[in-house]
Amino acid sequence: MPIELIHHKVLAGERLSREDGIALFRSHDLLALGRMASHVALQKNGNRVYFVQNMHINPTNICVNRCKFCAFSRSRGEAGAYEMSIEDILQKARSAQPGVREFHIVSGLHPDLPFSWYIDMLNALRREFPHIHLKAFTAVEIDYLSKLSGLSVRDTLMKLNEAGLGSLPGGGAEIFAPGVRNTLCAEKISGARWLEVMETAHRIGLRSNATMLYGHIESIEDRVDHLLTLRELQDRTGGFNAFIPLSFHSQNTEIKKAAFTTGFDDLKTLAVSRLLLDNIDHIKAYWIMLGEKITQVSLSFGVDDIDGTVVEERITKMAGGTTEGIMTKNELIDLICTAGRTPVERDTLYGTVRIWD
Ligand code: V47
Repeated sequence: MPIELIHHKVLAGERLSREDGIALFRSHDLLALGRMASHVALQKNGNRVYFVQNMHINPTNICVNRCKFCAFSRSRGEAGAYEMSIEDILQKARSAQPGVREFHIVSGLHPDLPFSWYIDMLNALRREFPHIHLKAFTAVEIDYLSKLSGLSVRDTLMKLNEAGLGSLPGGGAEIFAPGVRNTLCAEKISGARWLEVMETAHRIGLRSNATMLYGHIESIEDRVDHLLTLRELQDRTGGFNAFIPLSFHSQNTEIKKAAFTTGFDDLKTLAVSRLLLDNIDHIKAYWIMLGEKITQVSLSFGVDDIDGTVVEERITKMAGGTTEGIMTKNELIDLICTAGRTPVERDTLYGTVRIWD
């Protein structure tokens, strides 16, 4: 399918097909992709670009799974393994700048902690920080917690929600294609199970994000199928707030790659995501992985969200990430303004906190 014909479909607001998605990924006309994706982003979000004041907390890197793409996880007793107590987590949360509205909490699948520990952690955070949204546990963790609790996924989510869980981050999706997933992370739940957990969360009113890990051993077809599978679930639940493509960082992992993903591929992936995911409102550029410069340019490639202040993220750092790991609110605003866009500080669920006209 020639790009010009796809451009007509985009302008007419028509849904793009699998073949269109493959043609877009195969195209080298990056600026055409940017123009199309910008058209869609403008229609959905106007000139606005969102950010949130947030803090990432990773309570432990001890994990019963050993995914080959992950440089963060450790086995118990291995050098570099760590676990935080609930008091450590509170201590860390207390260091958050005033204005932080979201704690993004994800961990390894710890072999020993009981389900009650997770409930206690949420309760403790909610008690001390009632105004801060707890976006916690990937679908992979939720599946694991339901095994720990002996409850269904639905009841596990309900209990976590009662204890303060506000929404789910989008991690753990990786790539749904079974063959590739099996090579990357054989012990991890299947793509179908990841989707099932998300569907259950959406059905009880919890919103979530979605991700895709790209730039490892997947094909273009795998990427397109991943995006279309998310689109199909979103048609049924409407529960995804944002989609975040995650560029693979290979350092200290078992997947050997000579280099990071290219800026060209990063921008193309963001643009094609914007074009295929016509039913997800927000496309997020995660600056921790992309770097500040590509993140800013991505605002002309369909992106309307740049995540947030983040503060001390470990997963990317361990895999060779080169960004500092923290951007101040003013730096985020500056990045958006100097691209000619309007910064909007948001809460986790995209409620507007302040517009910086
Ligand atoms: O689940 C792990 C991925 C995820 C590597 O929902 C890696 O708002 C690249 O999900 N190279 C964690 N990626 C990050 C994540 C996220 C980030 C920002 C915002 C949100 C959100 C979610 O990172 C993991 C895994 O899929 N990951 N190792 C690696 N070497």
